[in-house]
Amino acid sequence: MSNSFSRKHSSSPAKKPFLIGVAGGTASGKSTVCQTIIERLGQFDVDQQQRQVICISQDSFYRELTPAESEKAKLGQFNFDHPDAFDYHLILKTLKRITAGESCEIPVYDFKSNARIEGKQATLYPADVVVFEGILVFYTQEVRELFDMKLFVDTDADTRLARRVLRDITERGRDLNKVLHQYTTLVKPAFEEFCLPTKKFADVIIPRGAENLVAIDVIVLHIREIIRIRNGNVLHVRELSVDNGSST
Ligand code: UZR
Ligand code: MG
Repeated sequence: MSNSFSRKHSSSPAKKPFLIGVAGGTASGKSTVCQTIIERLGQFDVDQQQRQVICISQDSFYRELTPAESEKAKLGQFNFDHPDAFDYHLILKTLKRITAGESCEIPVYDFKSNARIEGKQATLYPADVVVFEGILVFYTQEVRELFDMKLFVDTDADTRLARRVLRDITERGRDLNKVLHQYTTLVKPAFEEFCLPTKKFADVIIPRGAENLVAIDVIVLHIREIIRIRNGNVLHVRELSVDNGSST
């Protein structure tokens, strides 16, 4: 499909981007929902610096662990699902720079070593729409209030556990016993205590996650409208419903 959104940053003044928060339990499909949104906006193949819609993950903001915590993490005993596992100072600092329309650098996290990759940073360029996804992005009021739109990906716990087991074993090099033990002792209780109660802050709840293309398309239409209005190219509603950005 044609990419109707490409533009040159150099000629555009810094605008406050539209900030979307995407929360949901582990392996609920948050990242996939975000990727699908970007794909259906025709932004997937666009060069990083030219993208008008970008996605960042709360995973990039896991804080540095002390040597003792790092040892616990290796044994699967550190609670990465607790709010204390994240660097909220860096999250706020980054989101504030993003909302000011500035470029910034964020850490790159490695799930295998449970740590930031030393000397490696990812650059975020200004964009019209910024999606920030993660299990606890609605946990603190300060961060929550920065979002213009809040989505919660609501997927059944057994579906999430099945996906989580596969992902931890194939992508994160873990063994089954440890994955299940960590899930029942840390991941599930923390989901119930810290993540699930934040569902009430969502503007839109997406049942079944990434497979819910109807919900995703409704959201995509809304984002397309925002981008076009911001670019001074207001489309009639009837035209928007025809041009739904589907790439297939
Ligand atoms: P998503 N996580 C790890 O497994 N290792 C780390 O080093 C850091 C985080 C897990 C974390 C959480 N829990 O459930 C999940 N543990 O990443 C969040 N244990 O990522 O939302 O993509 O599932
Ligand atoms: Mg994820």
